[in-house]
Amino acid sequence: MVGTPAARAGASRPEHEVPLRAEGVLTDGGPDTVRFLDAEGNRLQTDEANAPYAKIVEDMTPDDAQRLYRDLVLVRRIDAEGHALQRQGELGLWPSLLGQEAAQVGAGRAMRKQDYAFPGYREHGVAWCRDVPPENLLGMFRGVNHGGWDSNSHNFHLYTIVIGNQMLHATGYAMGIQRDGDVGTGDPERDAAVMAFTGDGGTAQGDYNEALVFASVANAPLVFFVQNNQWAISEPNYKQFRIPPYQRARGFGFPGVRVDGNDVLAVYAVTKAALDAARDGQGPTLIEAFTYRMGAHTTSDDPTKYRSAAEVDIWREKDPIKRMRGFMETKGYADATFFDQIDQEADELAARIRVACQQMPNPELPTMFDDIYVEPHPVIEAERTEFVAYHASFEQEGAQS
Ligand SMILES: Cc1ncc(C[n+]2csc(CCOP(=O)(O)OP(=O)(O)O)c2C)c(N)n1
Ligand SMILES: [Mg+2]
Repeated sequence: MVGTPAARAGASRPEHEVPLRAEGVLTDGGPDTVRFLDAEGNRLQTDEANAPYAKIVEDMTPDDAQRLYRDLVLVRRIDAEGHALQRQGELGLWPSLLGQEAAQVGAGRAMRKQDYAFPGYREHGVAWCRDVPPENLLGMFRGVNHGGWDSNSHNFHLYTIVIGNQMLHATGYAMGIQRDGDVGTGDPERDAAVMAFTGDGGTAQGDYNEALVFASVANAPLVFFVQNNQWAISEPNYKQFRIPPYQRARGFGFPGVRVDGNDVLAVYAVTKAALDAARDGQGPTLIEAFTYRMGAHTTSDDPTKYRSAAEVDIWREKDPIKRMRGFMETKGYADATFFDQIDQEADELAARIRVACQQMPNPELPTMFDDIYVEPHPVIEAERTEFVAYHASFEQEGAQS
């Protein structure tokens, strides 16, 4: 019977483990999840899942905690401003990261300057950690700049909308780092690794799976960082995979770890360990940050059409900022003055980027032909000339009528 269709039909099929489910959604990630803080910010006991990372968290100082908290709050504020500006007609679109701040800040802050990140389109928190000015992000979604920033100035690639595509770019880049000999030298200033960000939906793409195969056989210095926010637009997890992403890594030939994506300490520790291993020449790791997209997919989406308010309420209780604040208050790592100052800084940042966005000039139209090739290109130049003449013809028509 083994292997016959009848046996296969009767065989039990794997299901996600189910400690806590809300209307079909697993909400705590199960026992493999690396977590240091509970929803209130209490430090959890050491267990099998978090033990390998405990030392990294114990070595963190109150100053480290304050810096992470500041990042979380400022990143949330940038996001809220992006959303508001879109609603006011200042931006074409905004994909909100609300709820995913800890996943992105924990990952972004674990990186070293020489590491390189390849984002999707929602990684505003990683952009912040790579010192990309938030104004540049807003400018891109306003449609007044082409991409937004110089990737190589920040070691942060341009946003990629084609789902999963950046996993291949990241893998190629990581293989290049290997060929430059910048892996496993033991020099902390030189050894480098790459982070590739995608979502749960991205794991179903061909590009993603091809990248994992290449990264594995090349033993590339790479960390695949999957933000499992439970939804790919309106498609829930169970329509994307039967085995969760962190377990699938093993099948590609490298370790996978599931981390509580709403616990910034856990994300930081897990990512740091994976990046250290990659820089050291130990090859790729896949991190699945188990989190939730609290807002709509983008400002063009209405999630009330496909998911329940009860599910969102469950995740609201796991808020990453509330959790970190609770931890810091319990530990005495910060007082009320600190939290007030951060809120004030967030207000000032929001006002600054709002005004900057509203005042952004439209670009000169011919600049859309800039930066297509490194060197001037005759076809592009001909197209630019034709385009300029075409536009000038409207002005002449206007002058005649
Ligand atoms: C190759 C490709 N197919 C389809 C789309 C349309 N699309 C845009 S976002 C998205 C869902 C992605 O979900 P996920 O990877 O979970 O990321 P999230 O938006 O949840 O952060 C899809 C299908 C696309 N951009 N690219
Ligand atoms: Mg998703």
